[in-house]
Amino acid sequence: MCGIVGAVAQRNIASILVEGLRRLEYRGYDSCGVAVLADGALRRARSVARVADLDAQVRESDLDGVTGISHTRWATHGAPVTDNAHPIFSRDTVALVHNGIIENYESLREMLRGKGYEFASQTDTEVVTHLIHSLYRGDLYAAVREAVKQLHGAYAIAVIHKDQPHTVVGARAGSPLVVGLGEGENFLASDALALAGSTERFIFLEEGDVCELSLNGVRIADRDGNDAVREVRTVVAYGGAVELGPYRHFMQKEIFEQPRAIADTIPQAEAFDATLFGEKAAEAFAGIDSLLILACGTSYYSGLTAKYWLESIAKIPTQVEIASEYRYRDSVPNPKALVVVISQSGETADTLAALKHAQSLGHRHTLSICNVGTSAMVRLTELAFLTHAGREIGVASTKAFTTQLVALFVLAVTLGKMRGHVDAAQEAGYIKQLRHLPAALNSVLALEPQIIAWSEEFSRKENALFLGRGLHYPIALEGALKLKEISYIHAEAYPAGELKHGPLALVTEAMPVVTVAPNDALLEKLKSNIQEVRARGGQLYVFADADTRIVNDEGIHVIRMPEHYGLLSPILHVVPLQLLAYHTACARGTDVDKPRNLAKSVTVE
Ligand code: HGA
Repeated sequence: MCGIVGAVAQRNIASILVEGLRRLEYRGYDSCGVAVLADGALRRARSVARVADLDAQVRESDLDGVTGISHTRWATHGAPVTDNAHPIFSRDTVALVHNGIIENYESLREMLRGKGYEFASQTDTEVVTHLIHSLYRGDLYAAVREAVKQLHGAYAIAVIHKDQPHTVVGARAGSPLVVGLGEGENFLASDALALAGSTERFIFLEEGDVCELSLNGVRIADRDGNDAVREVRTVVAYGGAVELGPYRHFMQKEIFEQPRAIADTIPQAEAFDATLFGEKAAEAFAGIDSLLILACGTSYYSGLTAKYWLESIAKIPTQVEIASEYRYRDSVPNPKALVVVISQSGETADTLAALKHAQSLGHRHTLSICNVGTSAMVRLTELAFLTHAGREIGVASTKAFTTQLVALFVLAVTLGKMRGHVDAAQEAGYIKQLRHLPAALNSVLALEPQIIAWSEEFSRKENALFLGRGLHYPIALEGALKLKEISYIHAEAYPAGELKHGPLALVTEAMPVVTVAPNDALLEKLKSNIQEVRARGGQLYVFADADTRIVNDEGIHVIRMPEHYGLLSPILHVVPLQLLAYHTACARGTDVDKPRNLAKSVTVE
């Protein structure tokens, strides 16, 4: 969420600052802005439209400079209006951009008002700007180090001062920030992607770090104020990953990338063993008696699906919990539980906090399932399995979800084998099925024209129910979430057996009921649930495996899936639900890749 870019160079950096924002825009798009130092003064452009509009402003006003910062915002405090857009100024002297939330901003604001500071925005961010201004004694690096001692909450910031024309200072705690190293120029960003093309050498700042970028070097102080030396890593962040290609939206592109993403995520090994999860995994897995999965949103649904696999394949008790709940409740820690955290970005604030909470309670064994190898989450866990979805730009997650499912399935088979519940023949069967998945997915993607026909009808609805059973109940949840997120149609998912306990009261002609109907052990039960809906006049839209013998009938619309795919069926069944949400949103004319009020990589609490 929010994108930060900063640069100090000997050339005009306005285009680097704006191009960086363009690449990060999917992280937050309530407003954007840029500030540069030119001839001893701060100049700024801000927009509540998209980065393209900011770019035009920058060009028209010839805003250029050798030192500057920029930001794309996902508002937490204060409406998405120009006054609240970053960079935020203090007395035309200090300019600052911020990602995160300053929890003690109210008391700081009172203190700063007492010192005569006037507030021009409703943001929590503005207190940081004035605080740094109030502490400045000719050294911005020192002022920021003093200021952060007074901040509670999460932040990544980048700051410039009009009297230090070749300095950018950054700080992070709880939100990511990287330093990009150049020749005679240096950069700062909330994600290395923003700097693709400018540098490939990065320092990933650690919690509590404050850094000072000048033309010829970078200084870093750790959370205790001591000089710190951090590892320089080479990361080839490919800016081209954010190109749309022939697709209409990134979400569509990412749905269609799933066969490739899944093929890249499936381990090449002929047999699965613990080392797939890290060097210490064999030892860690040998000592566990259960799993505790912590995640948010779509990743939480991948965890819910995995519970079915882990308990049936590996026979290991598995608890799945929403990270933002777990972190604040009293739980009973079991040091023998493996804590599995799942996040696309590896920077999800609630999941990171839940992980740290679990570690503070004595959980020793932790595993990340993550799409970003350099993320805070991967660095914090003992073990990691990286998905290879590639960068996901659409706010509504698709390929990250299905690759997480692949990772979790591999985990279930690996643990099942170690615990003596999967023999060599079964393992070979699972691996064969996994390898065939990309081809099976292609045949599901070929159903798109039929789904487009349904989406026309869905686009005129305001509510929808999603039903699934067993392993496919989390898939129904994910389908409902997708529809909510991008089409703004209210959707709820239920395990089909729950209908009669309440939601059946909602069923009328106006309520489409999407049903996930695999040919599994619960099929006959599900067929009864379908009849219960039909008897009340409900309209059913059923994704039925070819071998279910569910056919089109009055009030029952069927799209025929391939034959049942066994335990991996959820990975196939979620894809038509993604397409249904996508095309319904297109038919309603929403901004599919940037749905209202949301943003990618939820780095605030
Ligand atoms: N709290 C600040 C920054 C918001 C943010 O980090 N979003 O991801 C604001 O509301 O401007």
